[in-house]
Amino acid sequence: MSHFPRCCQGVDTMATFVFLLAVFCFNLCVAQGDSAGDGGNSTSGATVHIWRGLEQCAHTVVVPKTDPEACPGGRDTVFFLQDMKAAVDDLTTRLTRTESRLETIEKQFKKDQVQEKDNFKQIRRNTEGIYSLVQAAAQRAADTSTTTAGDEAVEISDVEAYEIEDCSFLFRSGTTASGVYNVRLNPALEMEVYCDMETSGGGWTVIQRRQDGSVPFNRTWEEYKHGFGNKNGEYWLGNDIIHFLTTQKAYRLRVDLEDWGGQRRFAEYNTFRVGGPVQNSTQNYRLEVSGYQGNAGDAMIINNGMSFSTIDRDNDVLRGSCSRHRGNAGWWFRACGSALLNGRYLGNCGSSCLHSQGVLWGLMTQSLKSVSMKIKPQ
Ligand SMILES: [Ca+2]
Repeated sequence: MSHFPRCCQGVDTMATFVFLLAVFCFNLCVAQGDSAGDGGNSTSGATVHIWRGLEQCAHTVVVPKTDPEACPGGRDTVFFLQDMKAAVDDLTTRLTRTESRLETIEKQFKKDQVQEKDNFKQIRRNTEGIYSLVQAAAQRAADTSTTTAGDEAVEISDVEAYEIEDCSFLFRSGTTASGVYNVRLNPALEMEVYCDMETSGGGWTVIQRRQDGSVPFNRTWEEYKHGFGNKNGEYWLGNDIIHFLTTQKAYRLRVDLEDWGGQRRFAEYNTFRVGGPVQNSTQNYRLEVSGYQGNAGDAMIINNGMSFSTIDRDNDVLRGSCSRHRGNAGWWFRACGSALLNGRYLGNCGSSCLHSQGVLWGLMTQSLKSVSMKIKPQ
């Protein structure tokens, strides 16, 4: 087996040595031929002479105790060639070691490649595991959605067996006068709300009311989230509470409307549900409404499926902001629709009302005098 690198395979130490020797002897013998007077004119004679000198020198160097004088050039030449042979041997040894180290490195590299593949597979398995955990946590969070009232956090999953003591509960318990009551929505959440105990069978929990323009409704996302206003007058109950209620029970919605001419109309929806606040902004407080009946027209169905929007959170489908076009109101805008109970309270402006502004509902085109949104379990 050769000790040379692959590029030199097929050439062994002796061959290299002989080659070097041949070069040396060629020069030496040519010089001798010149001095012998034959002029070196015979090519075949010179070649024979060279090969003979070559054989003698190789024999002298390789075989111990051979008379160095047998090599053309004598003892000095033999010593020189021996040094060259030693140098070639040393070079061969070094190349062999280098080749051995390269083989070791190559083996280690292949081993590292295998380990790298194993590491990559493990990282991918870990990533998939983490992703599964995140998905499971998100699902649990959705199943046990939380809502807040002020600084108070409410775990919905903790109150599954608790009956919500809303206005409907109070009504069934014998409270029949409309007004502001403390309702216990769960053991940890008690709040004031206006109860409509007279309209359409009573027991309605009012979630929105406009009647005199005393409370501005051009509010931010956070204000609509937590609610604002005065329970004895105008207010928005709060998206978190509305979401909490309508996901605990199946609720229906009633909208009562009155214009400045004293005309009263209503719209009822058999299903009313508001989704929760989630990271995906297109799903924030998503409106689910269906099953219209009434005499005011189904102006709200166009908003079905829309997320809530405010002046600082645009979830509508309009290129611009419906909230900005409609007095900075918060609502389940699509683009932008004809139902807007949270618009600007313009008063009795009649035909001078600003176009598409005010407290609006479908065909009742002028800004309304009073409106209210109220919910009751189905
Ligand atoms: Ca938009």
